[in-house]
Amino acid sequence: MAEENKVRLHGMWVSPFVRLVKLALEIKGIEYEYVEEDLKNKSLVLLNYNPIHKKVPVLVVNGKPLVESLIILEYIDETWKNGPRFLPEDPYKRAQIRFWCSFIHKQVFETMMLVLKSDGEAQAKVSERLSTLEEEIKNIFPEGIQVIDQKNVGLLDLVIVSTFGYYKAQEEYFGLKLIDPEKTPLLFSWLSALLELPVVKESLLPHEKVVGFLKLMREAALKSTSD
Ligand SMILES: N[C@@H](CCC(=O)N[C@@H](CS)C(=O)NCC(=O)O)C(=O)O
Repeated sequence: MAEENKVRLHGMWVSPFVRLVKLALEIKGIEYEYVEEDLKNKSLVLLNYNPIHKKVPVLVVNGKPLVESLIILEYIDETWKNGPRFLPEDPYKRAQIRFWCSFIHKQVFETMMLVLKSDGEAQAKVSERLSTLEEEIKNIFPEGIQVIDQKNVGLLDLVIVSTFGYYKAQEEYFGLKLIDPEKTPLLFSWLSALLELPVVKESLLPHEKVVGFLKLMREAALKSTSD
């Protein structure tokens, strides 16, 4: 492979945004090199590739950097047309999918991060937003959750599984119910089906490792609040 055709992903092992990009590359069968970044001591390469946000993931294709996971996913989908198409053809459906992916990243995940600081208000907000998502799932799957396999997986599936794939570790560590089979049964069965996909199963990190990471995150979050 010529140097300029190489695909490289700069990431961090437990990041849901990086996991999203990894899953997309693996499902499309794209060969790539992975570079683990130390986010406490960001490399000059990362700062150079993503000077605005200074975050991972960064995907470097033909020497050109792409940032922001949802933008990267659309780029992958438009560039490698093999395998499943992550976004539907219909412009209205595409717009809806983009809306819900952004809702999950901005409204749900970012609030989940506030729960790290033992913020009770944030916990209530997360539950409320998951209920909103649950209501929307009834529109997405009017006839119940469809059979999902690696050949028809879409952007929203990948965002759901990369954001909530470790919900059991989050529930255990924070002592709260996130994906509740009683309160959000559709989300629960959708996520459970996605967690059975071979590409997802193979990429799952050990539960204890994720719990250990959450512990460190919480300590750091609480320290930054008290400083
Ligand atoms: N909106 C961004 C979020 C990326 C993000 O928050 N990445 C985190 C890791 S999970 C990061 O790089 N944090 C470093 C920092 O905030 O300094 C995306 O979708 O790619």
